Amino acid sequence: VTEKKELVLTGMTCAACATRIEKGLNKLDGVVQASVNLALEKASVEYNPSVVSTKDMIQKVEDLGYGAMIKS
Ligand code: 9UX
Repeated sequence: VTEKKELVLTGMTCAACATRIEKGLNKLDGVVQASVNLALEKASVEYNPSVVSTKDMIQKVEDLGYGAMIKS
């Protein structure tokens, strides 16, 4: 069973930033599909919550030097 959530992203200044985040999220175990929208500063992520948490995703984005929080 997968779930879909949106992350609000901060700190992206160019298209390559968006690509870096997208690649990073897609590399996490349990992420089925992540896509980043640079203009909207959002990522939508489909993932398996028994494998990966939104906390892990936020940590990943922060490790890459950007900010993220769960859209509520
Ligand atoms: Mo280019 Mo976006 O260094 O950080 S990837 S501005």
